[in-house]
Amino acid sequence: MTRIDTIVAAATPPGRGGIGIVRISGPKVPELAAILLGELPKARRATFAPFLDAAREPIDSGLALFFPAPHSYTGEHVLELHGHGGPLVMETLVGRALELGARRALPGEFTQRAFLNDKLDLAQAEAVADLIDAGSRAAARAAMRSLQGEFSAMVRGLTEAVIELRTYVEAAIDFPEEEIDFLADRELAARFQAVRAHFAGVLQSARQGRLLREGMTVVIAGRPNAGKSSLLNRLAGYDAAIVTPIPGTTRDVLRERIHIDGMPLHVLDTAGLRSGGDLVEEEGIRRAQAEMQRAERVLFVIDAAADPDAAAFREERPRLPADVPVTLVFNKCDIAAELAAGETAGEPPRVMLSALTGEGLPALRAHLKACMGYESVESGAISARRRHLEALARAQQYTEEAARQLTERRAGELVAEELRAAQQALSEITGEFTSDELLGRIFASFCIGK
Ligand SMILES: Nc1nc2c(ncn2[C@@H]2O[C@H](COP(=O)(O)OP(=O)(O)OP(=O)(O)O)[C@@H](O)[C@H]2O)c(=O)[nH]1
Ligand SMILES: [Mg+2]
Repeated sequence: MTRIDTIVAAATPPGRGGIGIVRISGPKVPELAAILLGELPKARRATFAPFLDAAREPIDSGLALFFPAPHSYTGEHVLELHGHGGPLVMETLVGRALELGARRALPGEFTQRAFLNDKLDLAQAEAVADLIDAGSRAAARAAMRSLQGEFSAMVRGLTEAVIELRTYVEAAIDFPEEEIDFLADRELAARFQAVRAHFAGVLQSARQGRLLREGMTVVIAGRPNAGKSSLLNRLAGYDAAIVTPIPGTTRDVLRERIHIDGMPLHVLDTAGLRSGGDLVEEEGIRRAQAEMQRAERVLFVIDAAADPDAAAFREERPRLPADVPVTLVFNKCDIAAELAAGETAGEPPRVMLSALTGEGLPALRAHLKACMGYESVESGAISARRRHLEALARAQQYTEEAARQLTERRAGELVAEELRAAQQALSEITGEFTSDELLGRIFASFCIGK
């Protein structure tokens, strides 16, 4: 496949609608438009015209819009035909464009061309898909910010900081007689520290952005009978899990995908944590622990009536993953004396509720929304993907390695080499340095016509 093909696809979803749009992009557009419309419309001017078939009979009539290269979405000549939105009309128009030498566009190919023609960088191109797929206002707004280049600018800022650091180190290498002193310089250590902080900031935004897009994974854990499955059922809105008064009811991991105000959330119910169970239960607990390792948050459920001081949490804490944040859920507040439903801040934050009556559930939902960064959307959340986080994490590791080479070995060449690798990892995010295979994978996940 070459870039000089002319491609065509319906840009509006299949089905019936008031208007349907067919989009054509590529070098053949002017010639094709002249035949299909009788004449080439004026640039960027909505022109009412018949859309003609091979016998010069109108297939449909509507608005034609011609965007000459490079001032178009793809950066190529683009023609949009706004016809009546029926599946037959759309398919006939696409068929006509195929007759005239276009070929069907692959998923995401219009946006891929926009990327290849420097209309968008890769993070922005991904934001286009994120905006289309957004399930909440918050996610849409975050995608829009990324589309406008805010995330790219953050990554570029970070890349520049890394480059500056590298240049500084390379300058030292050029003067071997002073290199050692230079590398021991406090100034250099301070610069490393600044880059570290910069990484932390961007990673924090990207993590939040990924949660908005892909949803947060929350594992419900706690002692048997604390009410974990009851809580899952409450959140899911139906009886997803078996609930009984017998401790050790749940053994397998149960997964539910829910939405809170449009924000996706993956909730996992797990076997109660205790020792002395049978083989099946032990396996269930092992799985519970494995899921907690992968989670973005653990909801540790306490039976507030039986264990008002949350002793269970203190006992289990050493076995919980150290880097996954926890929320303590005091359940059964309907039968626990002097416990009012609601949230209290602190470390870990606490939510009092009753999975039985539903009291306190709004507080838990609000809390989970806040954890996903719902509130920070106003203050500038961006949308990000797992791919971005991985690249950021890799770049961060290289930078840490560079810092280690500096302090432990004072090896300027190695420091510079690690920083170069960090810079390269960062450039994968915006797509300055990306394999064709990765590009193929990214755009293949788009819808056709975008
Ligand atoms: N009063 C009261 N009872 C509750 C509440 N939540 C759960 N229960 C009861 O507690 C018992 C255990 O509930 P489950 O949801 O099965 O508890 P679990 O933590 O999933 O238990 P395991 O699967 O055995 O680990 C059941 O009899 C529930 O009806 C609550 O908020 N208030
Ligand atoms: Mg259960």
